[in-house]
Amino acid sequence: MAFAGNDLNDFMEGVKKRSPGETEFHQAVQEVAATILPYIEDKPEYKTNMILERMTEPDRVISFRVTWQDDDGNVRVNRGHRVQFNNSIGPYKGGIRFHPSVTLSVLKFLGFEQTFKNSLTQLPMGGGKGGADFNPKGKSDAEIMRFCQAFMTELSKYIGPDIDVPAGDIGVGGREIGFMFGQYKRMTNRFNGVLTGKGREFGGSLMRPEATGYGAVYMLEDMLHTRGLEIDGHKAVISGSGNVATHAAEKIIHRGGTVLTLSDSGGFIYDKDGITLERLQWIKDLKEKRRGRISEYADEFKGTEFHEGRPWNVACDMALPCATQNEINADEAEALVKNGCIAVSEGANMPTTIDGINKYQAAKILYGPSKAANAGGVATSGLEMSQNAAHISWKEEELSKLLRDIMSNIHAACEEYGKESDGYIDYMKGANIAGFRKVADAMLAFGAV
Ligand code: NDP
Ligand code: 2IT
Repeated sequence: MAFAGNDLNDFMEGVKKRSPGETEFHQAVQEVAATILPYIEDKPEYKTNMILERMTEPDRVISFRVTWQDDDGNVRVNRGHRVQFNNSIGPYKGGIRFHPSVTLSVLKFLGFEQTFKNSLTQLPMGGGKGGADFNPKGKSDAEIMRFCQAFMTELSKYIGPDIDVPAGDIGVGGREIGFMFGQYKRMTNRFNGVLTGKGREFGGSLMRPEATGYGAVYMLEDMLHTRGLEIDGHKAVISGSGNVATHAAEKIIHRGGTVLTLSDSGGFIYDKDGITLERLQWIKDLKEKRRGRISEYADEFKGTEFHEGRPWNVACDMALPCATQNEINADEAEALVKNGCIAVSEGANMPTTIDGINKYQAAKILYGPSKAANAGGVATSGLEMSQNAAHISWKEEELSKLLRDIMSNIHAACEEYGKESDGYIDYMKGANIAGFRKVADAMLAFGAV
């Protein structure tokens, strides 16, 4: 990573002063600033107009109480937020996360990253993120419904198809989007594209459920191609067992790769022969229908193992972290490299710590950072918005082709801005600069606003 020395320290000091204690947000900004500060060094218009300073301050943050009742009639209280980060190139767009670890720092890092990611897709979407410190685990469907309705009752005041268009993220899938869309429609009497990731029956797009995981594998494939390699015949270690992880696993298998692991917050399963498509379907049912734990896989399938902890010490050729932020630290990144991993494609947002990224890049392995590698999901959300606005539905083949092309274009943009003199592609630098340029130029056009 290209560090900008004192400039970076001074810049980060300002960010930390304005947002004390927001460590995840600081991390995401530092990753970007370390590559953008050197890039704008000889571009005075960005510096005098304080573009990076403005891009690291959200347009607005909305925080609200969410009051709901559990099945026993107890009144429960959570905190909800929506961070409307930057709408320079389109309405705010980004997911909603329900997880006990949700804080303003987490949502600000996600909204900040989303701004660059959405710009990389080349579709007209700004950046935003929302969520609540609500734990969906162990809650009944009725409790989830009441929580979603209470959350949307407040959120509905701030969103709209031309204002801010939320979608899913950790803990928010098709079921939750359905409940939230139903409540939005009930409150506003409007049927429109205010959310993406909707069910097919009420305006959802084909390919949206698959898009993030498939997209991360397309990024991996394009990266491997720069070294004349294919996924076919190679072993993958994947974390998570939710939307992104299971679809990444599916596409790896389609491409002839072997998926050795999947995980959840309890630990990981190891299947030495590779998880088959049939077994993957069993996992999807376990997670979506029975809401079970990944450890049950080892009980169900003989010869497979469950281990506590994270899967990064399992030897592999390719790693796809698809669970959560900071799930690969420096030691784990080093273990991956030492055990022969040649490529990392990030399905989750910011899954590798800064020290971990430094390990990948020092070893010159292929590293596809989250804002590029997982952009296929929000890109397909953008396609859902277009279909909703035009009151039409596109066919699966059209959407699959659009997704594949968008991911190739993102890979090409990273290569254009990230290729170094020795031929190594710094995809992080490339993604940051390519994402920055469009948003920055729009901001320049608007003047001092
Ligand atoms: P899901 O809720 O469907 O799945 C999340 C998975 O990650 C579960 O297996 C969960 O395990 C695991 N997980 C979550 N938090 C932790 C934690 N703190 N420690 C260990 N494991 C954890 O979410 P998604 O698949 O949608 O999201 C996964 C990642 O991908 C997130 O980083 C998200 O921001 C990112 N992403 C998602 C997109 C989408 O379209 N959905 C688009 C782009 C990025 P458990 O069930 O035990 O909690
Ligand atoms: O992190 C992400 O890009 C998402 N959770 C998807 C956002 C979206 O609007 O589809």
